[in-house]
Order: sequence, then structure tokens, then C-alpha cells
Amino acid sequence: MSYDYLFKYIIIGDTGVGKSCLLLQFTDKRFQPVHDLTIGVEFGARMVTIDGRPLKLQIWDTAGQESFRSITRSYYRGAAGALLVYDITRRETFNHLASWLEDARQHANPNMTIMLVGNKSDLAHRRAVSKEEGEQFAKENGLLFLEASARTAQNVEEAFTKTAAKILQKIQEGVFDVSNEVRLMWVLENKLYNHLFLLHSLCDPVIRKMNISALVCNAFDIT
Ligand SMILES: Nc1nc2c(ncn2[C@@H]2O[C@H](COP(=O)(O)OP(=O)(O)O)[C@@H](O)[C@H]2O)c(=O)[nH]1
Ligand SMILES: [Mg+2]
Repeated sequence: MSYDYLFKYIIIGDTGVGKSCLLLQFTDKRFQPVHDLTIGVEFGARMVTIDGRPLKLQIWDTAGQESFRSITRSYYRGAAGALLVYDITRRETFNHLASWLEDARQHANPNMTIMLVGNKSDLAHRRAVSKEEGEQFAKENGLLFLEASARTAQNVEEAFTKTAAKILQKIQEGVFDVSNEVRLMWVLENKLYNHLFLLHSLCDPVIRKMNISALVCNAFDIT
């Protein structure tokens, strides 16, 4: 399937905020209450059309690594967009946002578009962080913001597509250098990394437990 751009997205935030569920809801349109916590990186991919342009979003999920704070530079590398997620029912996940931003500033491209997501909006009766606080944090730090629910799918589509629209806008404004050569290198680099990661995963007994078919699809760019 052809597309104009391939955008790498990453999802960051504390364990249990719903990162894997957001990814699953976006790629598979389903909610799985108990998610298998595997070690490594899991992928999802989906095509979207923004302003009439076909885009492929390739989304990386930490798959549990965030609990060891062992997310590596390669996770952030080449990411055009990030979903920074907290849980509106757990105050501490909101309090940790600054340290996640610090990590991103250190490892990611400074022009990466970040969407702050207050997840679990379906649990408003257990809310511990107001919507205004989320908005305020986003405003102060130059982030996009939405409250969403991976459970009801509310705003999940929007979280991913509004981020893509912002990235496209930056490209059109020339904030991102996307001459054909650079763009091609970016895609090739991602592909090479995917192949290496696949090889590495097949050899590693821990990572081998992961969803190998997803890894193969990702490495060979099959949506
Ligand atoms: N009520 C509700 N529960 C959610 C939502 N998103 C995730 N969860 C639950 O929160 C827990 C952690 O989700 P998970 O996606 O594994 O979090 P991760 O560690 O950030 O990847 C699981 O028990 C999910 O069922 C949501 O939007 N609403
Ligand atoms: Mg997870």
C-alpha cells in the first residue's frame, strides 16, 4: 500500500495508564481489559488519510519497559510524534509528566509533536486530575491535549490523527526538513532498524515471547 509519509509514533507514560490499550483500540478497534505484559517493544501500524494525503502511522509501544525506566535512545529515534499518557484517576501519573518530558527532550527530535492524553475518561467518577489541569500543563509545555478513553474509544482516533495533522502542518511550514533524500533516508533507517530489531528479537529468549508476527509485519512493512 502506498503512502506519502511514514510517521513513527511512540507512546510514553507510567505503567498502567493505558498505553497498550490505546494502541490496540486505534489499530484493532477493540479493548482488551487485561493486557499481557511482555518485555520489549511492540508495534502497531495503521493507514490514515489527513488532508487527502495517505499516511502510515507506525506506532511503538514500550510493552512494560517503562516500569524499569530503561527506555533507550533507539525507542525515541526518528519519532515524529508521541502520545504522552497519564491516568486521570491516578494523580501520581500526572505528577510524573515532567520527568517523561525531560526524557523526551533528551532523546527525541526537538520538533517531535507531543499529544498529552488524559486517559480513562470513562472513569470520571474516580477522577483525581481535572481537565483544566491537563489543559494547563499542555499549554505551559507546548503540547496538544485531549482526554480519552481506550475503553469506550472516545477521542482515541482524534489523539492519533490530530497529532498527524500537526506533523503535516510542521512539514508544510518547513519546520521538518523533508527533502526527498532526507525523507528516504529516514524511511530506510527505520526499515534497517526494524530488521536488526527483528533479528535481535529472534535470538533473545525473553523478547522471543513477544508477538513475532507483528515484528515480522513491521520489519517487512506489511500493514
Ligand atoms: N476504565 C478504563 N480502563 C482502562 C483504560 N485504558 C486502560 N485501562 C486498564 O488499565 C490497565 C492498564 O492498561 P495498559 O494498556 O496495560 O497500560 P500500560 O501499562 O500503560 O500499557 C488495564 O487493566 C486496562 O484494562 C480506559 O480507558 N478505561
Ligand atoms: Mg503496556
